[in-house]
Amino acid sequence: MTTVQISDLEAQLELIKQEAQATIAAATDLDQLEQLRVKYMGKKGPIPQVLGGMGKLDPADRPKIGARANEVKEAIQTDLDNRRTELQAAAIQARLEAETLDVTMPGTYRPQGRIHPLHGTIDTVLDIFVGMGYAVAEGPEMETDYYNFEALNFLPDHPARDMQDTLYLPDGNLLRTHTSTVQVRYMENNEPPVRIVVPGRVYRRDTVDATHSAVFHQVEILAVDEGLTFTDLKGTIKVFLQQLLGDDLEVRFRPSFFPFTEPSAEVDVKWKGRWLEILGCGMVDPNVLKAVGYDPEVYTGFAAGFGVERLAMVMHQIDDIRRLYNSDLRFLRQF
Ligand code: 2NL
Repeated sequence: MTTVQISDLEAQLELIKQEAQATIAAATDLDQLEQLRVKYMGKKGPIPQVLGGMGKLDPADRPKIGARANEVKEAIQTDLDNRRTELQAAAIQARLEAETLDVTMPGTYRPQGRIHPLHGTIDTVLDIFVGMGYAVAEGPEMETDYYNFEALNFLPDHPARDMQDTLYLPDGNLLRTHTSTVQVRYMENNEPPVRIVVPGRVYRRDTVDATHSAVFHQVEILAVDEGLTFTDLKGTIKVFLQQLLGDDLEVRFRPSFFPFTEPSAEVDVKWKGRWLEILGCGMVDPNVLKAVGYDPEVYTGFAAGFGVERLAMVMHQIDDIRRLYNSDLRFLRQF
């Protein structure tokens, strides 16, 4: 009752093997190859199907066809493995070629920002005073006559209060002419000891030229405590200027006048062989201490102030204040 010849099954297996080997050789990527593996090696593939016909075979031939089927499977598996290795190598090669880095190619230009010389100067000054234990304080640029003048011991007819010098607003307020306003506000709200450094923008009614600007920057310091003397002021200023401009800097104090300090002094430094006026300072006038509710019999204080533009111009040898405002990158890139 044998209906199938062994040679028929052998021929079918041979056909499967040839077709599998041809399609595996033609596979162009790993996904295709995986589909072929599932197709030829899977349980529902053509080889189990051929073996399903073994029942109709002479029992003596069955081991032979089983062995032949295994040979075919192994041959297909070997082809699959070899082709996988080839395709993986090709994929790596393609990636290497696609991702080649040409180190001689020009880079992407990334413009780099810089600290503006004015703000670099302010930062440096603040760092020095913070290092001496001072706190940074700030306040409003629009102010009242009281905080800008009256509390600071300016007499009612002081020339700085003139419309010619100060920018008044229509409502009677004004744009602060110094950052001392912030110190007054700070003292109103804090008890001594006080040690603050106050940076900020200030305003004067000035015509702009190489050394004047209607808007400029100031840094002031204020210390109030029991027993502070002019010696403390001199030491503080000297240490500050030496940290800023160099340890061997020569510093000179000259008598001066400000409404809010008594005595007052102007401080010069020897810079490239010449004496340069760099800041003003003095012992806080008792009237200023009284105005903020401090007892001048108990507390004394010292204060100092300087213009940041002037200092930056000296430090960087800048000849015209307007260079600090007109944002010319050819200029700013030098810092
Ligand atoms: C200068 C001089 C100075 C002060 C500022 C000050 C502040 C208070 C009390 C007393 Cl609240 N004094 N500040 C003192 C002396 C000089 O600035 O030439 N600035 C551009």
